[in-house]
Amino acid sequence: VDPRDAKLAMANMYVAFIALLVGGLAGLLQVLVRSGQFKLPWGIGYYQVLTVHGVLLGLILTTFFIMGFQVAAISRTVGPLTDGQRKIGWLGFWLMTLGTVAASIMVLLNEATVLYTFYAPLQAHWIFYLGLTLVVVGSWLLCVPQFMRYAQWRKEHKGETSPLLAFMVVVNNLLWVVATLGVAIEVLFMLLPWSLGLIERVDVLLTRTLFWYFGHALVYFWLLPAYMAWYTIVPKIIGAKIFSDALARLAFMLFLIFSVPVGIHHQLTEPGIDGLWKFIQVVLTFFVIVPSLLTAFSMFATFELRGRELGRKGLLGWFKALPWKDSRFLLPFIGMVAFIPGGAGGIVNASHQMNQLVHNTIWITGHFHLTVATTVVLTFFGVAFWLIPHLTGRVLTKKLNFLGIVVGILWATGMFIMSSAMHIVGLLSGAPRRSEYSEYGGAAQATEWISYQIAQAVGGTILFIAIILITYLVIQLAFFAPKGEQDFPLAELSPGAEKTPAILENFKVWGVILVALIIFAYTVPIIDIIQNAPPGSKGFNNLW
Ligand code: HAS
Repeated sequence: VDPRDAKLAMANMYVAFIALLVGGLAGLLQVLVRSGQFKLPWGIGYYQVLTVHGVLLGLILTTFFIMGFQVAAISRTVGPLTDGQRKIGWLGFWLMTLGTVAASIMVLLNEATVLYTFYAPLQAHWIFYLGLTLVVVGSWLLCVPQFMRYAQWRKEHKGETSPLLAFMVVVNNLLWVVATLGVAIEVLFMLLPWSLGLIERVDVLLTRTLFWYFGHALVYFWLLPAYMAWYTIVPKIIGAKIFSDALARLAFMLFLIFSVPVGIHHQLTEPGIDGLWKFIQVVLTFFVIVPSLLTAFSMFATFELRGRELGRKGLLGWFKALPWKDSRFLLPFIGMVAFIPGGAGGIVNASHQMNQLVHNTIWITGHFHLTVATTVVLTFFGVAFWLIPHLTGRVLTKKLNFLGIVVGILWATGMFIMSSAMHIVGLLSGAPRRSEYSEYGGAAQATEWISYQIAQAVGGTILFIAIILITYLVIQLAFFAPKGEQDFPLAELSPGAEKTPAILENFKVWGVILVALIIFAYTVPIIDIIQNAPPGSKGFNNLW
């Protein structure tokens, strides 16, 4: 990576890991409060802490980490950014940082206790919404140089297949830009003017629908960088080659077209959206599972082929051939394993009837702690272990690698305890999510929940210890590890793989399908919502 691009990437990494530390501390406080054994001091509210946790970890850590990783990936694969492109990137970074600081201050002042989903009618201070807008606009600006550099490469290499990792970055950025349009409309035309007193009311259902138009694609914006590492980096670390370039590109294009028109599966219990459209979006949700199944197949194939190459025999012989002592491999691998129950849980959520059972229970919290907080986050940690020293001109020493393994084991243990407790008590006993500790007037059912809440506190405490360790590790890798050259591992294509069909790089064709699917899945539900809105709350109409 060009040293000037490395600086931009590192700037993003610093903010990401500060967000991890503060957001992680908020998480610890939450599980302690929910155990019933601890009260927050100085009048700090539970939901205030929950907002810090969700915003910093769900929105800030992820977006900054992804932007840093992607800038580095572009620079490594298609070449350094031009000075002009880099300037746009820096502008984006500073806007995002300014927005983060503004929104965080409002949350800390208890002026924006609206959780990371900021559902109306909960209302935040207008500075909170403005801060989030700056984060989104800043992220768009950070995408611009990545798009430009990729386009420049394609112009200079007419007829060639672009490097897989750069292609993946572009798909993820496209997904992000299309998805954030929903939340941008929600914030700019509804929540922001409402919080400023320019309009009296908003249509709650419309705000939620626009949020989830964005919100589900958001989870794939988190997931795809992890998949980038699984497809292009993990194979190199284990000494293998990329199993199939075409399969990887197909998986990414399927994510691009199916990630957005599925948001209503978060609203299956909401009145005001016709059952037919819920059904249609549930069907589309089952399509978005396919690229993850392709990925699972591809990963197993990569591991097995490598095992065979090393002479391992039998059904599971390959398992022993994997480099278990390499933290750059182990953490993403734990992430993959966690995604098996995490993804299965997602399929339960998406199944309309089963959703009635788990919606708004702490099962859902268990689901996303397996998916984003384990699969994605552990892969990001595994990437950070080589990317940070690569960017700062240092090396991952044996001792730091060992510490990385400890982080992985602690994370897996803490998350196993916490998320199992959440899944069990949510599914079998209906324990609610987003709720402070309460004995519910001594209700027998609520008494059942307490032991699981204590288990969550145990898991959460182990996770916080892991966060302290990773913070130490990141500081070491950025500032104190011995100087040297750390490799940016990037696998080559397997010689046996078939040539990638040109259609898989034809953004026009996939773009048209994407727009058509969005129009199909959302036009009628949105018209219905606007037509049936309660008087005086017709969303945009209020503005004009
Ligand atoms: Fe989800 C709610 C459905 C994936 C995150 N999800 C959430 C929320 C979050 C979230 C944050 O349909 C809560 C939002 C809120 O605050 O309300 N989710 C799905 C489905 C999938 C899915 C169908 N979710 C994710 C991912 C996330 C994420 C990924 C973050 C990164 N989710 C839902 C639904 C809801 C929901 C409903 C709303 C619920 C409600 O009522 O509120 C699918 O994409 C999952 C497909 C995945 C698989 C797994 C493939 C396995 C792989 C690993 C291979 C392993 C290897 C290792 C190779 C089918 C790729 C092998 C080694 C060995 C040794 C075995």
